[in-house]
Amino acid sequence: MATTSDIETARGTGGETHQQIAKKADHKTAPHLTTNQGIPVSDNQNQLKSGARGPVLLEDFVLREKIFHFDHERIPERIVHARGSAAHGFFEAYEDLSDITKADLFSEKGKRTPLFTRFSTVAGGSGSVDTPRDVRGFAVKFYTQEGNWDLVGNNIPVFFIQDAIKFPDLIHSVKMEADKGYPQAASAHDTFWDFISLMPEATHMIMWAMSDRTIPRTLRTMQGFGIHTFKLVNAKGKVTFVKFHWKPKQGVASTIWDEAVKIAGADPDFQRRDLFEAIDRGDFPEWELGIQAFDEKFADSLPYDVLDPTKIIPEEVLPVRPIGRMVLDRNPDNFFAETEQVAYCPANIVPGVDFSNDPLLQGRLFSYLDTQLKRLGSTNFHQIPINAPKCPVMNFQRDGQMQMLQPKGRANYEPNSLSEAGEDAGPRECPHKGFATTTGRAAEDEQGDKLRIRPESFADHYSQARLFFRSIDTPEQAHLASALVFELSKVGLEHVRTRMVSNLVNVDPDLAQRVADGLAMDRPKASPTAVPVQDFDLSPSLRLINGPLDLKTLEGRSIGILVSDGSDAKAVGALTSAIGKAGGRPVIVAPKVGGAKMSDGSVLKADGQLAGTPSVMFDAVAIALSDEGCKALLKEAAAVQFVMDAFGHLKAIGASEAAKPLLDKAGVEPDEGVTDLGTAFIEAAKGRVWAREPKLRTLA
Ligand code: HDE
Repeated sequence: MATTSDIETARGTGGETHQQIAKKADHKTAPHLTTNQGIPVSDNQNQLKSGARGPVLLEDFVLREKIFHFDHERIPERIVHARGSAAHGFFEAYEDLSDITKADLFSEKGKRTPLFTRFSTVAGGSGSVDTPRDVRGFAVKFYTQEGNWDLVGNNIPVFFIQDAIKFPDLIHSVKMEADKGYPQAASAHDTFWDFISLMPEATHMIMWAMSDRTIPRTLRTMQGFGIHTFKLVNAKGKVTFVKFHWKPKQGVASTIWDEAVKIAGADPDFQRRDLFEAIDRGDFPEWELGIQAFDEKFADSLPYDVLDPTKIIPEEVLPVRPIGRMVLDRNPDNFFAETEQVAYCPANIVPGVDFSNDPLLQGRLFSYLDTQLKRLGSTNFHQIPINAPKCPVMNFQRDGQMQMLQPKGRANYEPNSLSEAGEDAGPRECPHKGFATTTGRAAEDEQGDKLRIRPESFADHYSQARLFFRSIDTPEQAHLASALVFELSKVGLEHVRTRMVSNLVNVDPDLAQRVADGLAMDRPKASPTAVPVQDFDLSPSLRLINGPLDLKTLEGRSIGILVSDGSDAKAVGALTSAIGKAGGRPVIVAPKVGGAKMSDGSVLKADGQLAGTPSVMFDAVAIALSDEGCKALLKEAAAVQFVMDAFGHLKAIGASEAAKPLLDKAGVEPDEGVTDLGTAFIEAAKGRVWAREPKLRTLA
């Protein structure tokens, strides 16, 4: 890894690196408050006035500078993915991959590369909530020794559109309606479904978007995908096509829709807080990076085009090969400086990686740089510490607003012969090591007339949507159908509802019927398709529930323990330690934050007060009440709701004998997820109680 002094020398600045500049912002370096000019400030409480009750004087430069800076604190938020949370970490390669790529981060087993990862929602503004139904961004910036590689993906492996030219229309349609300015962070409105119903290529993505994938429990329990086909290139120039996958070691977990809605009210920052707190307490989330690697012959054998971003290659057809792991182990020091200013760009790739001709990817290559200039205000945004490569940067690009570097000498062009006069001549290109675009495969190199056209191989919009719907587990199918009913019920334009359901008939007539029933309309005829819909072999690996990443575990999960005065100290102590032993996090909830007076006279402090800590915050709950505590809580709506929601959201409920009246009042019916406070609860708390769902909701 390049040392700080390498970087300094390499930059030829003779000055400071971006990292050093960032460190200066440490308050400990200044003995007292100063202005931005370093002038000591004597009074930070009062403006300079003409007399105690008189007007403020223009000469008060301390006031003017402070307010001036404040007035300019905000920068434009991202047009999409405005709300996000990020963390630092590292990537560790599992093996030497030089047979397929010369990218330095994959060059040796165990090699570690620093990175910065930002997760985001797409549609909402930066001040919106964490848990709307929405796709999540999954963007990773690897600071490799040969430059920054940004893998800017999502938590879903396909996208809405096949061609970048449709992106502004897609985003306009999903954002708040232009005249009304609402709804915020929601796709359930006229314009989105109007656009989608006219865009059959979006149907596969709509299946994913209406599935539980878009209501993830936490950012730690989501998969990530590079979506597009990329190329890996080895030292001999051999190209391997790849799709990138991130698999969470924590497993996957989603919420129930009603739960997601309630979390939004209880804690709009739920996922952001979860990530921050997990890292803060040393519970570092981890993902495995895997690739589906294939050659041109394999690509040609598939019944869909690997350049079409609305298609996956099922893992049953081509398994994912794990190649390394990402660990997020450090929170940002400053949200704005790092999370807000980080500038991802799919065009940032390194030797050993290359783009494919996916027309969506190609459009992205232009957009991100453009948007960074708008947001960060200068072509020198790469010098902001979070964006600065951690390897030497040497070139003849100069000047521009907010230039932080002070290059020495006069070599700002090349070729030059200044070295012959003993001067520093600056760097030169390196044809052998430098990034070189691959020549591509024949099919990709196709040249011909200039055409605004989509290839025929992109014409099948429904077969993979059907594959997805039919592959997922029964409760997931029901949630998907309900989500469609919910969203389309918010659509006032009847013709849009009808057109959408017509498209769904092509996916699966049963699904279309369920949605039509839910909307109280007749099932329309199928919309026309460009090519016949195919029945592919199902792909069980697409399942969230009972799928390969549905881990039954307490690790990384939190369990709410409701106590009140008189609760059994011994039982609560035993439960807390059993949860901890199983890798879970016990969280004490009590009617008052100061705590509850336990059976042995001790006071158990609460982590959360009942009214502000509803059961939606937890993966399972224990109701550890005494007779007197239960009696008191029977009259507290928050306590009844705590239990009612835990039951409704299919969570395990462990309860003391004395808590039974509260369970009864909350409508809890006995099932495998309703246990005592012993080992049965620890087991039940490792997952949701799906068997309970048909008792609670019509899963039509
Ligand atoms: Fe983006 N996208 N996008 N996108 N995207 C942005 O760049 C764009 C697409 C994704 O945490 C913007 O810096 C176009 C697919 C993520 O900072 C912008 C198209 C995928 C993030 C932009 C797409 C993504 C962005 C807005 C169609 C998944 C957040 C702010 C061709 C593979 C990164 C910014 C972060 C952000 C443009 C489609 C993922 C405007 C034109 C497909 C995760 O440049």
